[in-house]
Amino acid sequence: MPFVHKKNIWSIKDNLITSESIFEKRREILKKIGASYLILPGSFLFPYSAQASTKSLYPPPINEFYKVNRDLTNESYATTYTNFYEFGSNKNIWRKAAKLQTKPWSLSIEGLVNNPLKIDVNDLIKKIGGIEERVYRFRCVEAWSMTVPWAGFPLSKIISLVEPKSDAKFVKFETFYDPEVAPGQKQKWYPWPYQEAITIEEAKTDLSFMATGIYGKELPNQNGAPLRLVLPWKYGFKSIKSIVKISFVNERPIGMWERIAPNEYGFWANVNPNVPHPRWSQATEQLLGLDGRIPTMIYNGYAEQVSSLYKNLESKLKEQLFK
Ligand SMILES: Nc1nc2c(c(=O)[nH]1)N[C@H]1C(S)=C(S)[C@@H](COP(=O)(O)O)O[C@H]1N2
Ligand SMILES: [Mo]
Repeated sequence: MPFVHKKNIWSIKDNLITSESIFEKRREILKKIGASYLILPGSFLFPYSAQASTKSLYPPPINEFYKVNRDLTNESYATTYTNFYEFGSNKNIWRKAAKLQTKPWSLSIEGLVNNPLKIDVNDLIKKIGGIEERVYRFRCVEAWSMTVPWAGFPLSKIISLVEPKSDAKFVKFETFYDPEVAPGQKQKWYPWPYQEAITIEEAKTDLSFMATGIYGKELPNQNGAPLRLVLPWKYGFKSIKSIVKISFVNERPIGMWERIAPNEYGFWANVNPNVPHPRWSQATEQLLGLDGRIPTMIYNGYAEQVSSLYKNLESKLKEQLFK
């Protein structure tokens, strides 16, 4: 993001790598006992009755439709080189985030909906019917990337639950605000709380995911526990963490980074290798744990699923869809 260069992957030492094969083995075992079934882009959820307590939600069944043809990023990279400005802008924030109390966690879903809801995240998971695992590419606007197995449920499940009214055009998300717990929020020049928004059409796309876990476990705080958004075709800053409020609104909200630096960060933020950031190229990316760079793909490799959302939109709106 504008101020700091996070995830200094070039300095990650090889000895940080822990055995990813343990994860792979567990996955193999799960497959053998038939814990993964069904290959569908749409909803695929484990019956909640089989997931009685929150603990037994993990590891969740795998949605085989969402696979990525490259190795998973090592878990220790994905969970320690994190961006979470509420806790500061250095690489030790993953330790500081431990202070965040995520149980219980009340989420408010409100605004232009028929059924507003104030609910604990675990009760929401229960209501929705459970969670699943999906492997997604993830691309930060700073040009580093990773490949991670998220656990959670499609955002569309929340939409069906609350039934937006016809004048609801955007879905807005807000992170908690608690400067006593999150020292970064004492820096008053940031427009806290962190907020982000997408269109209702984007929110309905099956790719839009609410994550509750990562690598077959509950989300560590630093990755946005207990509930965060994951939009793999957009730059990472859209994937807001530790959400306390979701509102359905009529007017387009302004995200935190868009408010700070509108010339560099916009509303759409779709990944595009051909549209450089004002200060650097977006043509390639540094995949965490890999030597050298790889080419960045349009919509981060998800064009087939999302490009129809943006047909003719650029000329119609006369604005950039890729920043
Ligand atoms: N609340 C909140 N959400 C956030 C951020 C943040 O600072 N605060 N950083 C964003 C950015 S810039 C990125 S790249 C991703 C990083 O997710 P990760 O740390 O799980 O890799 O989270 C996004 N969501
Ligand atoms: Mo980012």
